[in-house]
Amino acid sequence: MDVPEEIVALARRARRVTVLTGAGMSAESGVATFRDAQTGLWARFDPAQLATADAFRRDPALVFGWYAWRYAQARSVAPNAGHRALADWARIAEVRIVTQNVDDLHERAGSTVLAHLHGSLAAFRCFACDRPYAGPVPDAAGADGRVEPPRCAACGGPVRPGVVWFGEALPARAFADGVQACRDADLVLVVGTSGLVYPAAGLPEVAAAEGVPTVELNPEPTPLSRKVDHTWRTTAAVGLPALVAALAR
Ligand code: BJW
Ligand code: ZN
Repeated sequence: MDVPEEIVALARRARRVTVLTGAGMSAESGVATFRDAQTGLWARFDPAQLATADAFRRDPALVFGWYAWRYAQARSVAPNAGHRALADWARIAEVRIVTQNVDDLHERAGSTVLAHLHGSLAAFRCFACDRPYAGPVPDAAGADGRVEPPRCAACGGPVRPGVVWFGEALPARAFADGVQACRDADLVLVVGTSGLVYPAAGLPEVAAAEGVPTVELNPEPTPLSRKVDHTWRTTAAVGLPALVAALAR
């Protein structure tokens, strides 16, 4: 696979690389992206209608069932060659990963993630009192996929996934770290995000405003494509290993 010359040159020069990742990063591991059709039981639901606190209030078992299914799926899949390439790159440069993904595939590939902007599927907590929940997560969905959320040991409230739903604030520390990592990088790579969801989608512009070169890796055009310096129409598991291999040549 030929890596565009100007992208290799930028990557070679960069001591500090910030990689902003979205759902496309995990697609080749077998995790459906957020805006792609969901599979099986969940095909008839719109993810944007499930990923809200209102949806959880209205129908906790429906929303919890969706997350219990995704939690089980995330544990059953493995990091792909793109995740592994980022972990390899960190041996020769400072690579800071700022992800919108709620899975732990970067970590399982051996990377340290600087910021999980949208939280984590595995960090369950109480919807009422916010205390972390460390008990078992039922995955025995009924035929309709619904799962009653477990109850908080402290207050009896329903347990929710530790992700950031629409209308909720991003974890302040993670977002601040993400902004800083875009400002003081030598290169920002934007991998596998549709660039539709703010404030994460504003981070490439934070980098550009500081004069930091930006590169998008995505098989499809996005609203970010015209805001970055270079776009490369490739996938995460193809492009990233090729790029990291090209650095060694
Ligand atoms: C490949 C590939 C391969 C395929 N290789 N690539 C400004 C304007 C309008 C609205 C807003 C605004 N600012 C804020 C808002 C509201 C809202 C928002 O952005 N709405 C827009 C949809 C318009 N934002 C929020 O509500 C945020 N909160 C907020 O603003 O709070 C304000 C506040 C402050 C103080 C107090 C209180 C409130 C929160 C946003 C949280 C988003 N959460 C979700 C769900 C997480 C849990 C879960 O997973 O269920 O995060 S939404 C969903 O979208 C998920 C993702 O992280 C996020 C981004 O999606 P992503 O990663 O880009 O995936 P896709 O599927 O969209 O795209 C995949 C891409 O991969 C595509 O481009 C493919 O081509 C590509 N691809 N295969 C590489 N193999
Ligand atoms: Zn509680």
